[in-house]
Parts: sequence; C-alpha cells; structure tokens
Amino acid sequence: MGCKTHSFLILFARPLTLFITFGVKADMDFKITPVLNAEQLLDKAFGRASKKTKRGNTPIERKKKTVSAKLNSIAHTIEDTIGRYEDEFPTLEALPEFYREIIDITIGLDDFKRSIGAINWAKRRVKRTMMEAAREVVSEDDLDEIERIRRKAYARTDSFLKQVNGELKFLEAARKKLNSLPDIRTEEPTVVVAGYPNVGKSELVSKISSGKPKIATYPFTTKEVGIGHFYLGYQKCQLLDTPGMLDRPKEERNEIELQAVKAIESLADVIVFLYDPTETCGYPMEKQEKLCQEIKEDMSEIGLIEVENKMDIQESETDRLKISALKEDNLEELKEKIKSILNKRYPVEDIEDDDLEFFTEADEAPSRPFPEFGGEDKEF
Ligand SMILES: Nc1nc2c(ncn2[C@@H]2O[C@H](COP(=O)(O)OP(=O)(O)OP(=O)(O)O)[C@@H](O)[C@H]2O)c(=O)[nH]1
Ligand SMILES: [Mg+2]
Repeated sequence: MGCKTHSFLILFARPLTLFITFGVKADMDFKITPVLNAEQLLDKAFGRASKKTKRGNTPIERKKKTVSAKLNSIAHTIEDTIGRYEDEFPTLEALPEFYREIIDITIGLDDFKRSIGAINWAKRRVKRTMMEAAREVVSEDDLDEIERIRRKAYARTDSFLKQVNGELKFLEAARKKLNSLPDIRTEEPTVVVAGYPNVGKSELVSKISSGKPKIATYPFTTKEVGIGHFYLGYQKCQLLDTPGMLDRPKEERNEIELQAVKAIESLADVIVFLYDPTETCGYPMEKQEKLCQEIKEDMSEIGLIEVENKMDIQESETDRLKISALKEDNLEELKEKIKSILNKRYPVEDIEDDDLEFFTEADEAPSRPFPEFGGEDKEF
C-alpha cells in the first residue's frame, strides 16, 4: 500500500489530466520453457547420448570412453533440462500475494511445490547414478560388463524419470496456466468491476476502454480476471474485469468466482459494483443486493461505487448512479466517481478535482515528466 500511495503522491503532485484507456489482457511474462514429459525427456537424453562415440587404441579403451561419454551426456541433459525448469518457474515466496492466491486456486500451491521437489529429486538421482556408473566403468576391463553397467544406468534413469512423469505433466499444465495469467501489477492503483453474471461488466469495461473483453448474452462469459488500463495523468492504473459471482458462501465458490474474490481482496482500491435492475441478466435484484452487501462487509476498507446498468431498458427508483454501458449513457458520471474515490484514497494537496479529466485513448496520455521512483519503465 505504501508503494501505491507513493505513486499517487507523484501523480497528484503535478497538474493532471486523467484519462482512461484499456488494453487487451496481457500475459504475465514468466518465460517458462515447455516441460517435457518423461518419455520426451528420455528420448532427448538417450538420443543425444547415442551420438556420443569415442576413439581408443583398443576395443576396451574405445568402449570405456564411449560409455563414459554417454553417461556424462545423459547426466548433463537431465541436469540442464530439469535445472532450467526449476529456475524458470517462479519462486512462490517472491510473488505478490495476488499471484500466489491465484496460483493456489488454479494450480494448487502444495502440488506445485511438491512437483518442483520431485523433479529436483529425479535430477539428482540421475546425476548420481551416472557418476557411480562412470566410476565403475573406469575400473572395469570386461566389454560385456561395461555394457551391463551402461544398461543398468539407462534403466535406472528411465525409472527415475518415469516415477516423476505425473509431476512433469502437472508442471506443463501449470506452465500453461501461468502463461495465461493477466499481467497485473500489484503496485498500480486498481479499479475492479464486480457483480452478478450477465449484468454488463465486460460491456462496461469495453466501453470505457480500448480493451475488448468477450461480451455475450449468457452468464459466466468471463472465465478469468481480465485487465485493462487507464491513466491518471501519466500514471498507469488498472481496470479489472472479473467473472460474475453469485451470493453464496465462500466455500461454495468455484474456481472462476474465487479469482474474482481474490482480485477484489488483494488488489482493489475501488470496486465498481454493477447491478442489473432490469433483471434481464437472469437474477433478481434481491440476490444482487445481497452479494453487494457481502462484499461491503468483507471489504469495508475498499472504496465502493454501486452502479445500476441497462438504464436504456428500465430505470429503478433508487438513488444509485444509473448508466447504460451499451448506449454509453452516464459513463462520464461514473468516471467522475472513480476519480473522486481514488483522489480521496490518495489525497494530495494543491490538486483540485477539476484538474482531472478522463480520456479513452492511450495516445492522448501526457508523457511522464520524470521516472517514477523505484518503479520499472512503463510504456507511454
Ligand atoms: N440493454 C442493455 N444491455 C446491456 C447493457 N450492458 C450490457 N448489456 C448486455 O448484457 C449482456 C451481458 O453483458 P456482459 O458485459 O457480457 O456481462 P458480464 O457482466 O460481463 O457477464 P459475465 O462475464 O458472464 O459475468 C450482453 O448481451 C450485453 O450486450 C446495457 O447497458 N443495456
Ligand atoms: Mg464478463
């Protein structure tokens, strides 16, 4: 939170133009190499080893050198390949809480840790087996015996890797999931759009942004947290489109809903809670109100804006802000509310609300006057 406040101090310490622009969902760049399964790893290691041949003055010398080279090659291939996986998968402890939670929901932290441990075990066992076999080969002068040592070492490698085949496959699935996570920066000011399924969350995100989340007439269209961006002056902020949630106990929430909850809990500075009072979404207002109430109680410290959508069909009697995401009615009022909550959460002297203005396109952003302290470069 300190980090966020810092960003805003810099942000609001300058005359500002507030503008909003949303990008499409970007991938978090973990750069993990595809994880081979046991069969593929063995093919790779044995295939490379099969190309190793050495010369010698006698058949026995030739055999000894060749087998040693093969054993060495296998040890290196397995060590390098598995070692790369260990290096490339993120160290969970170093990840922001949101990512740890999302990985726990989508992959399972314990299974992940166990799989990394298992492939490390296999790597070490293969290496030791190869070293022991190579030592035996050195002191062996019988051709058949050397071949027997080689076969035994190969068989053990085969067995070790097959023992962790499940973990290798699990890690490949985890890699795919990690690569599809949205590129969320936990230090950036964040607005989360939440609500029941089909109320128009993605429509809203698409209308106040250049992002194009999937919009459909059926519920549960959005399956994971999507990200767009807006700028407060030159400061990049995030707008998260979340999957629809039903009001039900946390234990009964599915993986998709849990992602929405985590996005709110660990990232949101402002929640835009979207209602559909026309109930064309398929859910009664009573239930939608109950969900909002729950969010309010659980996350009372987060700024909340309650908004009723689809005013082009029907308007209710309540005094909540009414918009039509579809027809783009009253979106300016909503932006003003977002702006004013962010401004209140990060109050800075000398800046009047009137200095803040929304834009919808990134190329209208003013350029950054100076780099943000401690922050990495962002594209402007
Ligand atoms: N008439 C009208 N229809 C709207 C409005 N906003 C959204 N819709 C429609 O409502 C349907 C659902 O919109 P989405 O944006 O996909 O809803 P969502 O809340 O993201 O739904 P999930 O991702 O499934 O949770 C679509 O057919 C939209 O076109 C609006 O202001 N007026
Ligand atoms: Mg959606």
